[in-house]
Amino acid sequence: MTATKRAAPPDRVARAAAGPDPGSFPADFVWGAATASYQIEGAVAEDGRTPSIWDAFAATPGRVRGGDTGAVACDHYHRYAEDVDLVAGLGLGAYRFSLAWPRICPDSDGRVNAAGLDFYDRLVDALLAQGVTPWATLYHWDLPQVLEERGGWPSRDTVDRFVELTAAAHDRLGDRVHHWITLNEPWCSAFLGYASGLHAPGRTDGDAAVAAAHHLLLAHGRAVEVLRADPQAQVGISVNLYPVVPLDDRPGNLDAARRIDGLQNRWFLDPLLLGSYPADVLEDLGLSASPAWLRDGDLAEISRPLDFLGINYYTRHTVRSGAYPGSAGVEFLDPRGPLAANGWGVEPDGLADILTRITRDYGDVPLVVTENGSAWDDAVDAAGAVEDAERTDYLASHLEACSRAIAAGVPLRGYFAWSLLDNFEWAEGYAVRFGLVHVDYATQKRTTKASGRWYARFVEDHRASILGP
Ligand code: IFM
Repeated sequence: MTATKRAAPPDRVARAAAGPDPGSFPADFVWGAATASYQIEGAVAEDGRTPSIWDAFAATPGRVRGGDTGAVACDHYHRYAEDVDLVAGLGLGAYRFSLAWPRICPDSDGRVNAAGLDFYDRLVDALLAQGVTPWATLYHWDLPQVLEERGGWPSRDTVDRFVELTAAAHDRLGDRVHHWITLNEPWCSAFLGYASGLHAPGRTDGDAAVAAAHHLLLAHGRAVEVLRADPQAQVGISVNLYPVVPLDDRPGNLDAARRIDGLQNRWFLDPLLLGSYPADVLEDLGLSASPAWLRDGDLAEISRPLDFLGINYYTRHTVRSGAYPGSAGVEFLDPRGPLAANGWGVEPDGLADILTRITRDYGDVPLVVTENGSAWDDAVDAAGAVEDAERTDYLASHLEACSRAIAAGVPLRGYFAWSLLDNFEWAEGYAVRFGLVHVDYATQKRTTKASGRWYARFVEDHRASILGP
């Protein structure tokens, strides 16, 4: 996802966050925080790792704000033990991280790089030693550049290479990792990567983007099959969803909302959970019911049953019929309420809406919020603290939304805050901070923010509500 920096509006007023009753979450609810490999690891040329599409993209002038790259990031590759201590110190039961494909299958030629897997071995052992359950994401956007040069996600061959990655990762880690997320936000990989070009690899070809989306989903389905051989594996996928609100009831605006909801939400939910692509979106895209990239049996593979569906939620959007070039006749309106520092609206009701909508429209697949968070202009003050009341408020209001969804019958099983650490925010570089923990990029000093301490207290209160006085 990309962000636009804006001036802080006057209604960005910090208030003490109360949050929901911790006891309103089920006893076995999973509390965690999430990160992704390229955003935190650094060490891009160590132990046999080859460049990913994000190394190549970030090295291209003008692609990433300030010319930032992930070359060092949070230096997590070397400081993982300290970061695991931070997770444990927050009292979190789970940590979601992703595996860097170019560390594990650097040349995508069938060879597995043991040294690259060694890093995740160490990380997983460190987590388990502290009682933290590892949740591993197989793909969070760092495709090996060598694969992009062979066609990238628009090429069906990339699906087979992803199966190799999945098998290699599971062979090494499957005795200790039991929670697997195949892909993170395939919409971003496909449409930001291949249509708008705002993300790596930076292509602008709508047809390639639609083919990429299909191959990502197929790669997911095939990875599910590989992981299913392990009876202990809990398998899901993380999709980025948001409610799309029409400006008003005029037919053009209702249709604009339908189109965006179709492309953003249903284009992924329908094949994953219903085994079909939405007919109206196929029509919007000018595609027949059997596009060239769709082969017999693909949808059955894509819709293999999931143990959970991961939802990444940040904000919701209001749209109206418009005529901007490239907008598919749809205009996104500026959010009206409070804005985070990157210009995204703070819309907690949108989270409750999307959770209840999935349960209503797709049945009772267990849900996990695998990302939720907000960016603010955090700084370490003279006392050495980061007083990020706005992030605390965001967390509290979104947990409240989760609590309401649970009360309404949504089978929500867990929540992962995005992110554990400030990190490389893709095309926004290091200018946008999402962490519960502040990172001083010059010194790599970590400082747990007030929001991190609030979240830790909330999780502790939840534990106490189960155990009783
Ligand atoms: O930082 C990203 C993450 O990598 C994917 N989901 C959205 C986050 C905030 O933009």
